[in-house]
Amino acid sequence: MEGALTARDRVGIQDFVLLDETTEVAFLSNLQKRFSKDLIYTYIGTSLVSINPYKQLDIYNKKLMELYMGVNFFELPPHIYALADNAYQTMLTEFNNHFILISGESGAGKTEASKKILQYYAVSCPSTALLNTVRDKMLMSIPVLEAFGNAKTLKNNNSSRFGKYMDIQFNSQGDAVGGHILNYLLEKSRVVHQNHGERNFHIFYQLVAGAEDDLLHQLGLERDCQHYKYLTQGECAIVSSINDRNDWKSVKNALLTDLHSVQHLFGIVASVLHLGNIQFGSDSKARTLTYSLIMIFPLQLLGVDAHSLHEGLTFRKLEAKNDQVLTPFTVDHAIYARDALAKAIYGQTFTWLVNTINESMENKDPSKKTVIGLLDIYGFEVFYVNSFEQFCINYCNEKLQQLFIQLTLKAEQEEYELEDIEWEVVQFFNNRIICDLVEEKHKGIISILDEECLRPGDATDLTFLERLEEKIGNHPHFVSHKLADKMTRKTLERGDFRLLHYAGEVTYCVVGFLDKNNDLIYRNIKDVSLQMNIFLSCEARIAFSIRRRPETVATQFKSSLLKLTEILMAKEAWYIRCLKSNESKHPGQFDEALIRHQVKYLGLMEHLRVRRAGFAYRRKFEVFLKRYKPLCPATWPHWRGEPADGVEVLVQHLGYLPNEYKMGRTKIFIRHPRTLYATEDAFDKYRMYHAVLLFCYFFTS
Ligand code: AD9
Ligand code: MG
Repeated sequence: MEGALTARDRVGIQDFVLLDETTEVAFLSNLQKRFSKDLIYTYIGTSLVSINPYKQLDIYNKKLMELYMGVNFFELPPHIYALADNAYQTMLTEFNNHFILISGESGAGKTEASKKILQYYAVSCPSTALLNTVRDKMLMSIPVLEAFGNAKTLKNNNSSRFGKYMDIQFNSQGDAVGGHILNYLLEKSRVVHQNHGERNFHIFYQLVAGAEDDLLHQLGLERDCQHYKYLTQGECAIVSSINDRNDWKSVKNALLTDLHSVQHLFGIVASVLHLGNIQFGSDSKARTLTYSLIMIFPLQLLGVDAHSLHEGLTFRKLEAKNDQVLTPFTVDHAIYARDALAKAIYGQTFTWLVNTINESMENKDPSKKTVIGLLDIYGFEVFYVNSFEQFCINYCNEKLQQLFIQLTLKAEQEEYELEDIEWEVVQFFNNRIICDLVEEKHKGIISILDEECLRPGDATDLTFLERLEEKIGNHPHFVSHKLADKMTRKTLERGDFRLLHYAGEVTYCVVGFLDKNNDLIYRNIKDVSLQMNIFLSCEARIAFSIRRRPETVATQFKSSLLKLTEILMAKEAWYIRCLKSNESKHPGQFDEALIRHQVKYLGLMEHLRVRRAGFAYRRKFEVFLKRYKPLCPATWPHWRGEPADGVEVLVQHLGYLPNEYKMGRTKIFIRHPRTLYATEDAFDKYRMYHAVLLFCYFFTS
């Protein structure tokens, strides 16, 4: 006993559910104890809490993967492999769909976690030569999508600037037979603008630093990031912890499947850099574009003709009836057109990449399949200046938190009520109110923004702010700059509004909201984009050539999140809650205040209380009885009475203690997984015994 206590004191408890008391102090103390011993994983029941160590730990390797394969969840120390394996085993036995929701703020370790899970499935699933290709494609998609979709921000040197949901598809034998990626709202504005201390997408730096001399020459590039306007605004092109040359090699290797497309792809990336260096004459009209050598490379690489590009960048084309009128741009307009073209090219290229990866991972096995979905999306972020991008990212995190609440805190408690299980309600903050504030039809911020975007005439970012103040000025989670002094005593600039998010308050600067939400590009720039050959999918081509106004960016994003929620709600959920240990990315540093804040807003204490007071497993009486009835002579081979009575007889026979389970109206609730595991073990022994009997019977007859 004393030994056990010492171990508990030394390394903490591996499941928060087993803590003596459910206070925040006890929670943090356990977390810190474990963190100081490099134990970064702790359970809350079957959910995993992970804390970023900011150092490489020797806990991810093939040997450990093999150790965790097929082992009951609580038999080994907490690990991300255990969660991945448990989801996989449950999928196989119950033949249903699952998803793993990885959440936490920017830099907390979500992308690293999703990579570990993918690597685990790549090693643990049975494989054949055909399946190896699917598996390899999945693994290879990681460096490629990171190169094109991640960037250094002030929060994270490898920050995901797009959302990713990946379905891994399995056949009934548990082989990974396919994969599919859905991507969400890439932060395209980064292509043309980076804040101080941040970089553009990794691929640009990798190309400039790593490409062979020949390739650079063909692309007309210099081996120096300082040469390119799109790479130098953040003044940190070189980052000590990032090795662009090495990363270039992995990305190139991962891409080297179809050489022609790869050459073209690098051409597109290079052309964006060339575009960024195009300057326009300093007189009031942009006609005097510096039409020099700089233009030659974008023309060649993009495969567009000189006239269209020149016209697209310096004139506005208006179409009236059957006539076209060309009006010269001002310099500002020309810069806008150039940047819009660069963003459009990059955005389309990213979509093309995701589509190409999807084609290569397509499920070739027509038999019935089940899936495990992995969700890795940009985490909640607060910068000194927050714009439209942070608004979308933080809204997305509100939606994920809402999903978590719906599926755990709310649904769980409602189920106990429905099943007449005695229950003391656990209170929690429901962020539904903030989701509504952002997304509600007609009244929400997105609707108000869309209205301003569509309003002809004098709509500006500031009139949008005025509309917000008129329509939602009194909302408890909205603070207008007029009210800021009175309410929070923290002043807001004239162009700012503040939202009180579930994870903390964020001040948004409205500058650019209308433009970014419209994401309009001039007609003739669209025409230039259409000339680019392989990178436009058929649908994109149609969408691009349609003259009617497309949906705004925020509305598209809202719809895609709604669809995502529907996809996820139809599956069984597993949670990884990632915590950031400190802001300065220091190995082993435990910043208690920062961590306490995350524990609070992620609702971990509420999650723990619901879990602790509740039941880890529940099964419909019929399902439970059907599986385990061979373990009891009274229920085998048939139970003639009510299923509930059969279950009662069965668990009595198995020796369940009264406090280990409860009978609901339609389900049996089992308090601790250990009880179910013991039953599963008995079931395994029974099956083994019968297999041996059957074998002997055939062998002797
Ligand atoms: V963001 O919302 O995309 O900005 P993430 O994805 O939550 O963010 P990420 O996984 O990229 O964060 O982790 C940030 C950095 O923390 C990584 O680049 C690693 O340097 C570090 N990290 C995260 N998890 C681990 C880990 N399990 N072991 C070691 C880690 N280092
Ligand atoms: Mg990430």
